Amino acid sequence: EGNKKESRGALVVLEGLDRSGKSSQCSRLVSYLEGHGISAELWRFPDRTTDVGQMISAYLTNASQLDDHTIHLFFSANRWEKRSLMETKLKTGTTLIVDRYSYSGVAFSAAKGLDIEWCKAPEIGLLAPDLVAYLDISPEKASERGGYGGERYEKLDFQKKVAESFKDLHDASWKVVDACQPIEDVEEQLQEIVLNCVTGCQNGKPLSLLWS
Ligand code: Z5A
Ligand code: MG
Repeated sequence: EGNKKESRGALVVLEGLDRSGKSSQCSRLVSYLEGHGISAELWRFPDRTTDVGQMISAYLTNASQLDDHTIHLFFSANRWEKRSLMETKLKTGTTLIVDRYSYSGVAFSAAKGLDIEWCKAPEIGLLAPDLVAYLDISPEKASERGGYGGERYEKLDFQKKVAESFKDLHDASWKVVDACQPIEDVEEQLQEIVLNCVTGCQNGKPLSLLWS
């Protein structure tokens, strides 16, 4: 608009164990941002709407069996097929609130025993989030939330391994939020963190790439 350089949107990722509240908080965040006149969209991975996403969905619901490396690469491919649209959206000023990303990709496969560097490799070159908000909850507490559904990874023993993998991936830039608080308290903390991030991106923070 005019001669003012268009400001870009922020790439915001929510991560955490199953039942930590990611999906609930992602949709609340999008409403909040829109209410503040900020263009925002809700994205999620896996994106089960694509051809690759349908293969992932079949695997997760135990309708198909796949080698651990193969499914890992499908999850990664599912992010790569959305990469250029992601970049366009961000560059044209839309903030993306993303429900799981490469960190879930690495954490779940590493929890099966795959080498962590091997797991990271196909993610290199994807857009790096401007913010990773980690919804922190113990596997035991998470499992008490309405119980798990029937999907492949929804078992307490496996979730404990995933929690360990997330600890290995965690770095100082992540914002850790206590996910055991009432939903509105988690929401309030996320709003402040995300709004700060959006402002930073509007002010010219450059986009960067994984894995950094
Ligand atoms: N996966 C992978 O292996 N590799 C990859 O690259 C990617 C994913 C991207 C499907 O993911 C699986 O794919 C997942 C990881 C793997 N494996 N598992 N298991 P998904 O995102 O489709 O999973 P989901 O089933 O949609 O979401 P979720 O993670 O299980 O839940 P959530 O989104 O974190 O939580 P929620 O749905 O918002 O809330 C869960 C319940 O808790 C619900 O009843 C809420 O009302 C309640 N809740 C939420 N917040 C609170 C608070 N604060 N207090 C009390 N109760 C709460
Ligand atoms: Mg969810």
